[in-house]
Amino acid sequence: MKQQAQAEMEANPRYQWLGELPRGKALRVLARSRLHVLSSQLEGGASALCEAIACGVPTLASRIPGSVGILGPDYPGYFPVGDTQALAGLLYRAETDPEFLQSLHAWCVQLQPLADPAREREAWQRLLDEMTIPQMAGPAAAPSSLERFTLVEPGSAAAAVDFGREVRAGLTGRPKRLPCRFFYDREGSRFFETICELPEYYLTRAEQEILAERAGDVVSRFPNGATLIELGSGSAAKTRLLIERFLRRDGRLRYVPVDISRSMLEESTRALLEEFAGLEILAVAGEYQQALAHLEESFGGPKLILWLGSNVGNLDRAEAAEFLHSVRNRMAVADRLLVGIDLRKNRSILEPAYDDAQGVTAQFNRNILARINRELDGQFDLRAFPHRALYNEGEGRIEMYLVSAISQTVRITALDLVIPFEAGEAIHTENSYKYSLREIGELAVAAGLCVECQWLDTGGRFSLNLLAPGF
Ligand code: AVI
Repeated sequence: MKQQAQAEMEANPRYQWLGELPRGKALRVLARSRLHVLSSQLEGGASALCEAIACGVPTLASRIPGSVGILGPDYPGYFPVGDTQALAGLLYRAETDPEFLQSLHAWCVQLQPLADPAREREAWQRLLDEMTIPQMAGPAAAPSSLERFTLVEPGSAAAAVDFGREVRAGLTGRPKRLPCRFFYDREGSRFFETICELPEYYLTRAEQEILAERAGDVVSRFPNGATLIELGSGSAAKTRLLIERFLRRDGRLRYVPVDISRSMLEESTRALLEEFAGLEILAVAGEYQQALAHLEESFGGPKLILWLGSNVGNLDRAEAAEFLHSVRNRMAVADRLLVGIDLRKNRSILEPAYDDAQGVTAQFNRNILARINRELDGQFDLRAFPHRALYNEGEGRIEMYLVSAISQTVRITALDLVIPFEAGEAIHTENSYKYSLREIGELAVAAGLCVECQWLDTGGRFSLNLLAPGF
């Protein structure tokens, strides 16, 4: 290979063979480069790819699973493994088409948080923490917390790209908007936990009241060996009521919590495993769509699928019906879906619940801008974007906004974007739909489900609905 390289160098003035270089020197060459090629035929190039991403140098990569796992399936700089002609074509394009090179560059810059040393240190710390979960007290043969715990995280690299892409689309569109699923990084999830305890945010307490009353009733509908699956599990505080009931009766339970926030998932599951020796957890760090695959998994008994906290309200009505329909399509006859849904009510109760006196919801809302600052090198001045929450009675939904207090421009460096704002211009960040009992029935029918039981809290503010597949 060395001889071939030297021959090429003599014949081709644009080709330079540097031979084997020490790591530091190789990195300096890489950092000065305009483009990097990873022509691996098998796995093994991930570290080179990550170094290139860390240096902000775009890559042309052979389409091997290892690279697709990092760059995502839609990255525009792939060529088929071993296809020299296709690689030559891409090299030529990168040299002659500045827009193409820029698109590769922008894509790789968005991935930089993945190669951030601080994040890597954090990931190591998490792994070490997981491995040092204290052993359960009890008989020597009992499996440890660690043995009872599995975590899967489908598509985390794709999620990093997704954030940048959605921020670009949302802030360059009109009206400006940002999807509320991006509220829930580590900070956002903590703000949300605090919201759940606020005096004005009645939803959590109302649902807790119903569950405390009805957990036994729900569990009695399932035979021994059921699996509990929870969409958007968060701190899993309310779920404990059901877990305790199942364990008291059966001694063992499999629990599959799904949450977008990996840190919240790890925290809550660790606490549960330490507390309950009979619990086995398969945790899924991802979005609802990624959870669907696990609904299809056969765990050898019926499933109780939880979707609590009125999370359904953050989808618009048609999306909610569509998502529930896709859940229903994965349910067997004996499976059930337990959905917590907030009810329509007077704005004098609703608006304070989303604009509390302590300003926690305002911080929660603004955290999405703080997240852009942290992850995409944005320059939002959070003080210049007050929080607003309004009840739109016709639509039956709370609408949350961040409103630009002044005329200003905001730079987002990693996206190479400057966003202009007029004074008073709003970014729409969240809808939280409320339902009447009739609308709940209609939602169930649209999703191919039927309401088997429905319970309300004593204040009649919140509903818990046990849904069965309508065959
Ligand atoms: C998570 N979700 C159901 C909450 C809600 O009530 O819509 C999110 C939230 N937004 C502001 N406060 C709470």
